[in-house]
Amino acid sequence: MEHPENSGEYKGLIVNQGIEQPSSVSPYLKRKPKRRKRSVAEFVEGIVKGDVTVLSQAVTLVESVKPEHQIIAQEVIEKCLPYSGNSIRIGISGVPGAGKSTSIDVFGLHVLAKGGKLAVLAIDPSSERSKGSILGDKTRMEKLSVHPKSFIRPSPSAGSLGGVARKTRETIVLCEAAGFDKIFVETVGVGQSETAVHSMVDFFLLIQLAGTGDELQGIKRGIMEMADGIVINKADGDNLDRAKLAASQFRSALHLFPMPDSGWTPQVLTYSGFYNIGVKEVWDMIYNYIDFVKDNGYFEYRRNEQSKYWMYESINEQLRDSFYQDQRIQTLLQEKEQGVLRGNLTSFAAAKDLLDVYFRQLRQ
Ligand SMILES: Nc1nc2c(ncn2[C@@H]2O[C@H](COP(=O)(O)OP(=O)(O)OP(=O)(O)O)[C@@H](O)[C@H]2O)c(=O)[nH]1
Ligand SMILES: [Mg+2]
Repeated sequence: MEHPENSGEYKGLIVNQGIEQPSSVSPYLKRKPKRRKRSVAEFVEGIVKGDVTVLSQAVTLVESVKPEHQIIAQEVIEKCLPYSGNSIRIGISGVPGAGKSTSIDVFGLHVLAKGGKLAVLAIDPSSERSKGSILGDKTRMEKLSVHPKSFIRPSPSAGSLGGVARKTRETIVLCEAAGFDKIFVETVGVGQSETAVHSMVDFFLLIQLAGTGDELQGIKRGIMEMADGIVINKADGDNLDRAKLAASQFRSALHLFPMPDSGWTPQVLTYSGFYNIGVKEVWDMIYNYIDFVKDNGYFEYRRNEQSKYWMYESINEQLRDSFYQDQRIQTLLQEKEQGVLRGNLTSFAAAKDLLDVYFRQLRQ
């Protein structure tokens, strides 16, 4: 076809008819055939064999919000359950910049030197941040990310903290069934996500930094109380003395806490993830703890408590979702909220009215 601009009719100052645009996809690129959907049995077989591609696909189903994916995911998890549980699960928490990614890289290599396989998972409820940290982690977990015995999976991004945490817990089951005998669960130490991680690990490691002022400022008592071990990172160069000082401050603060149920006194150590100083000592402490609680029965007890906790969490989550997704409730919520704001209705009466509507509907 002749180009329209060469025609005598063409005038530069008026809108002329354009030419047909070529497809933005190269015709030479053959479309990839759609992958055949795996059955539940195929997923389970692949996972139990330790096939990481199948494992990744199963984790994607766990993370999916589509109901049809969730149905398959739940069946796969259930069938994997008998193969799970044979691992040590370590929670690693610290404020942004504490050195979690750098440390996980050296910690990972340290534990893998003894053999076995390591899965690194994360709980990060703010999806925006996790997008950034995937990039950061690729460079900061330089050695681990290419290690043949490691599986690194960033946090499921969408949803509430409870939802994200549940998916991570389910992913632990799949990883264990695939033969991963060490699981790290990373979280940013800025709030409630620690509680979620604490509820799914055997050992909770809190990474701290030596600051300038009072070291203990800004750390919630609850988070310190959850820690089975506190480690002060970046104990290198000029920072060494300050790190040691911070460690002694943490030690004396911990003395004021009651003895944890595990019977284990949380320890405080200094190390440098970047320069690989003191990493062995951190891991000796963790292995000592595991031996200690396996001996006194607390290991088993804590896992049972966690299973119970997750059962109730699941109930709460599903009840809440069912309530808020209910059509009638959605229309009534605004109205009741206005009533409360205007002072026509107490908060309790509004809640009761809404719950009555919801439960009456269920009975119909
Ligand atoms: N001097 C020193 N610097 C370190 C050490 N560990 C980490 N860093 C530096 O601290 C910065 C933050 O480290 P990351 O490992 O990315 O920290 P993070 O906790 O994963 O941070 P977020 O992913 O943002 O939450 C980087 O510039 C690291 O190079 C250490 O042991 N010593
Ligand atoms: Mg990081």
